[in-house]
Amino acid sequence: MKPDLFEAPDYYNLDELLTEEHLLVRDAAREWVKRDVSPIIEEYAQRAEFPTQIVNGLANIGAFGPYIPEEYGGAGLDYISYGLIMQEIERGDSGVRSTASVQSSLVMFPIWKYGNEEQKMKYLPKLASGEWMGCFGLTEPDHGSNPSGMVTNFKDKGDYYLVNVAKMWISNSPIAQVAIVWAKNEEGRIHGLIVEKGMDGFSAPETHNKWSLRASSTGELIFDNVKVPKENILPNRSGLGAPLSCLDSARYGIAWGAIGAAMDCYDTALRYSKERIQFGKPIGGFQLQQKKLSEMITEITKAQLLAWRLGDLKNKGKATTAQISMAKRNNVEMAIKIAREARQILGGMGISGEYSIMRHMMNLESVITYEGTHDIHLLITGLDITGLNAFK
Ligand code: TGC
Ligand code: FAD
Repeated sequence: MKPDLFEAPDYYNLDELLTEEHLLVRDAAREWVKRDVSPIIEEYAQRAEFPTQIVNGLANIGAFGPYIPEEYGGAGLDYISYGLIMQEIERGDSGVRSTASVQSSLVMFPIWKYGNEEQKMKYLPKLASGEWMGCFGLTEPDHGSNPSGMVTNFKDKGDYYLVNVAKMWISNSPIAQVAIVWAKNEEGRIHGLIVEKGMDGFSAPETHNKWSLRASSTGELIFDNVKVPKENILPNRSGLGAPLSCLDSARYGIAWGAIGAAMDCYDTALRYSKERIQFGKPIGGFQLQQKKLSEMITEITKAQLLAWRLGDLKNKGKATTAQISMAKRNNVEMAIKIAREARQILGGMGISGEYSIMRHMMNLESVITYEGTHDIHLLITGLDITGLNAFK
C-alpha cells in the first residue's frame, strides 16, 4: 500500500469549534492511525483477518470507552472527543472503528448504564484496557431490522438462567471474552445477559466469505443450553429500549466515523487528480473531475457541521434518537457516494489495494446496513416528523 500522506480537509475552519482537549485527542488518534493502522490494514483486509496487535493502541488513544468515567477505566472525555476518535479510526478502516464502537457503545455502555456496581468493577476496567474484548448480540437469523421478534430466550432454573438459540452477524464475537446478549425471559420481556467465553454450550464461530469489513472479525453466538449465573443479568433496565439506547450511542459514533472514511477517499482522489496526467494535463484540471471533487468537499463540510452540532447536543444531554438517526443515515450515504466517485477519479488504480478507496467503499456497504439500515433510519425520521409509524 502507498505511504499514508493523508491531510485532513477543513474547508470551513471547523477546528476553531474544537477545544484544546478535542484537538489533542484527535491528533493523537490521527497520529496513531498513520503509524500503526495504515501500514498494515490493507494486508489484513485482504487476508480477512482482524489485526489483534492494534488492540493496545486502540486502548491507549482512549477508543475503548472514551466517555466512560475514569473510575471505571474509561477516558472520561466528552462526546465530541468520542466522535473525533471514531472519525480518525474510520479514516483508517471502518472495521477497526467497528471494533471500537462495539467495545465502547455496545458492551461498556450497557454495563455502565444498566449494570450493578460489581459488574461495572469486574468488566469495565478490563474492557477499557483491551485485556478483554466484548461483543453485542441483538441480531438473529430471522430478526434483523425487527429485533423485538427475537427468539433467543432464557428460563429461570432457580440457581441459574438457561439460555438457548442464536445470534448472527456479531462484530468481534470470535475474538471476544464477553458478550452482551439480548434475550427474552419466560414472559417475553427482553433483558441483557453477560455471557462469558468458556461457558458450557456457548460458541462463537467466525463468519467467512465477507466482501466487506474484512479486517473486522464477525461471527455468530450459539447458545445450546448455556447456564448463565444469575448475577450476570443487567439489573437496571429491561425491554427493547435497553438495546436500542446502546444503538443510539453507537450510531452517534458512526455518524462521525463515516466522515473519516469520506475524508480519506477525498484526500486520496484530490492528490491523485493533481498528479495523474492524461491528454497532456493533470486530470484535476478537467471540469468533470473538478465537479466530483467540489461536490465531495461540500458534502464532507456539511457532514462535519451536522456531526459537530449533534455532538454539542449530546454533550448537553439533548440529542434525540431521531437526530442521531438522521446524522447516521446522511453521513454514511455521503461517505459511500464519495467513495464511489473517488474510485472513479483513480480510474483502474481505484480498484487496487495500493490505495484505500475500494476498501472504504466495500466497508461502507456494511456500515450503511448495520446499526439500522438506511431505510430504517429514513422511517425513524418519517415517524418523528409525521407521528405516523410506517414500520409495520
Ligand atoms: P418501538 O416500539 O419503537 O420501541 C420499543 C421500546 O423501546 C423504546 N425505544 C427506545 N429507548 C431508548 N432509546 C431508543 N433509541 C429507543 N427507541 C425506542 C420505545 O420507547 C419503546 O419503549 P416501551 O417502554 O414503550 O416498550 O420498537 P419497534 O419494535 O417498533 O422497533 C423500532 C425500530 C425499527 C426503529 C427498531 O427496532 C430499530 O432500530 N431497528 C433496527 C435494528 C438495529 O439497528 N440493529 C442493530 C444491531 S447492532 C449492530 O448492528 C452493530 S454493528 C457493529 C458496529 O457498530 O460496528
Ligand atoms: P433485514 O432486516 O432483513 O432487511 C432487509 C431489507 O429490508 C433492508 O433493505 C431493510 O432496510 C428492509 N426493511 C426491513 N424492514 C423494513 C420496513 N419495515 N420497511 C421498509 N424496509 C424494510 N448485529 C448485532 O446485533 N451485533 C453486531 O455486532 C452486528 N455487527 C454486524 C456486522 C456486519 C458486518 C453486518 C453486515 C451486520 C452486523 N449486525 C450486527 C447486524 C445488522 O445490524 C443487521 O444486518 C441490520 O440490522 C439489518 O438486518 P438484516 O440484515 O436482517 O436485514
